[in-house]
Amino acid sequence: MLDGLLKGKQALVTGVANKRSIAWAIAQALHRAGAQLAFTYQGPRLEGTVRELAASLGSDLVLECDATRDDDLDRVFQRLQVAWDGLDLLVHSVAFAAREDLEGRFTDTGRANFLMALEISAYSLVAMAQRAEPLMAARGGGSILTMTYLGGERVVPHYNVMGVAKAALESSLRYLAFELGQKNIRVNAISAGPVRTLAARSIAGFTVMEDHVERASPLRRNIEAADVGELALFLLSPLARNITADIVYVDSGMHALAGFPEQAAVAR
Ligand code: NAD
Ligand code: 0WE
Repeated sequence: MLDGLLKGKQALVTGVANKRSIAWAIAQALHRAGAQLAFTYQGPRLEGTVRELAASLGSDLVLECDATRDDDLDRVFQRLQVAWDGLDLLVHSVAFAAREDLEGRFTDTGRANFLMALEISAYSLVAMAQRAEPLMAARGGGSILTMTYLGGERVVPHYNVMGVAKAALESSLRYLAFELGQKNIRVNAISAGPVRTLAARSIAGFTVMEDHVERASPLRRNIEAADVGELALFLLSPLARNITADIVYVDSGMHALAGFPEQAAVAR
């Protein structure tokens, strides 16, 4: 049924680090729907992996882009303008905070680490959207998608400065959606439950969180990256043509819970 949903559409996917990345699950879903893909990778260390993954989906448009570097960002969107003469879809799936800040107390966050987390995890969406705007406008519109987490709205222990960065990301998306809407460019986010990716795997207590989702969530199970891929396909496609400035959850219903002790109880 979804075959050909994105036929003829051209998409830039950022944030692939390896085959477990949420961005990779999104890329696969877009490819299956017929989209043509380009990729960015963070630095030389990831180039080989991302080129190989891209090639498996028939893509050789693979560009380096450190989200903190304006010259990288400029070059990526210039290259897309030359290669494609425009852009339809943009996937923003980039985040970073210093590891020590995801382990200690939020109260102890230093200035430089705070600014770095917000620059990479929130400002990068604005930096990409402003460069995508003219390319998408040339197509009569477009769709931008970013990735967020419940810890941006409510306190999740240890998410700390990443929670503050996600709050900034979510607010940014609404302001972008307001302004870019007049060019028929939509901007949305997916708020995903815990997925065991490279960024997540190394987090202390991640297993405890997965166990909690399994016992306490309405659906009593964890989500998979492929679940995010399928929601991304919907939000980026014409099926979502009048959805913008929105944040949609794929989290087995965790966001509905208030967090009372009974909600964590086993086998109700
Ligand atoms: P991942 O490690 O596979 O992806 C994170 C990506 O960010 C990597 O590709 C990395 O190269 C990139 N990145 C970091 N710093 C960068 C920089 N300076 N410039 C360019 N790229 C940079 O992990 P993931 O879990 O797939 O994360 C993708 C997105 O999903 C993030 O925004 C994350 O916050 C969000 N998210 C993850 C989960 C989860 O549980 N895994 C849940 C909800 C939301
Ligand atoms: O957004 C994220 C993780 C993003 C992330 C992960 C790392 C680990 C490696 C950002 N920066 C770094 N820096 C590193 O050095 N998630 C939504 C996954 C996640 O991370 C958590 C979570 C969940 C869920 C951290 C604490 C508590 C819960």
